[in-house]
Amino acid sequence: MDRKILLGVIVIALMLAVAGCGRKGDEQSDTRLVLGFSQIGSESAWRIGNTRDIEEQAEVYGIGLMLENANQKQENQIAAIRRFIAYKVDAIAFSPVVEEGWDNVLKEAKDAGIPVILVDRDINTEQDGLTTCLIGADFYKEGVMAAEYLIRKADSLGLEHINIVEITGTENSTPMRQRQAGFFDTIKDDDRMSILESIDGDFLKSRGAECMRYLLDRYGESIDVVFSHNDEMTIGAIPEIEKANLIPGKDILIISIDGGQEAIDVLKSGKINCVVECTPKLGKALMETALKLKNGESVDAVIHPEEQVFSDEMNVSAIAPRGY
Ligand code: GZL
Repeated sequence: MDRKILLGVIVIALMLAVAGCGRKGDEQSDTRLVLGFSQIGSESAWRIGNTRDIEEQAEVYGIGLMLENANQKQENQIAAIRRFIAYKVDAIAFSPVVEEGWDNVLKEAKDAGIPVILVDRDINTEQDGLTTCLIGADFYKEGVMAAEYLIRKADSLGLEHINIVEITGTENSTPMRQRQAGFFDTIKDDDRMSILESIDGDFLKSRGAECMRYLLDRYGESIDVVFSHNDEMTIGAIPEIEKANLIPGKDILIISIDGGQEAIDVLKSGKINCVVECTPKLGKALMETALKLKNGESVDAVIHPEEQVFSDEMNVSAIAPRGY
């Protein structure tokens, strides 16, 4: 066994021993399912909320959770999955930072007889049977809901031509690909709509600001709408709009996705016009799915949470606390 993996396994074993869920052999491990989870990172309030929810639900369901943070790097996720395999966990779950490049490590998990659950994001593979279930948002629908809001807003304002700039999430990630597809497919037949440029903000606040600075330098006051794939980038972009002496939410319409508390507070202030919800609360479904797999029960191939739209079309003061 690779020295790094062996060291990782020892560290994990010590962590779990302290947490009271050793491996097969002692009576407690026979009951406590051990779940290895590779989390992308801590890039956004959404991600932090997702991690917190998974940890809380593991407690609720009495599941031994080995959670590793990959700091946005695919190679770290692959190494973590290999450690989980070496440790012989009962199930592996992960949120793939990008869609491609997982076949080899997931084949190793399959050969080891360990089921793999996709959380939040999907993979792109030609191979069958590498994963058992996808628990996560319908990102295409989120893009559609964002575009449908814009069409309603354009109708209500009587806008005849709308120049849109898009700040996308991490290139080649499921939310980036599908949010863009849903949005573009919905506006493509509306002659009022033009996409000036799409630029990768990597779901990061700092990149959102950089992208907005570039777009304002290039297009200035001709920008009518910003479609941002997550709140983090949106919140980074807003001060740049204000520095350009433009009013966010009025001179430039702002459409965002995630629905965390900070963005909802900015929506309430009028500087964001629409926030499409993308709930990070996937922990309950993950734990229930892991337990079903351990008990040999069938599981749904895809589990999509219900999601809604918050916008200036409603009484935003009534929006309940978001919890992330
Ligand atoms: C969406 C999730 C995205 C969020 C971002 O489910 O993958 O990643 O929209 C997060 O905030 O970084």
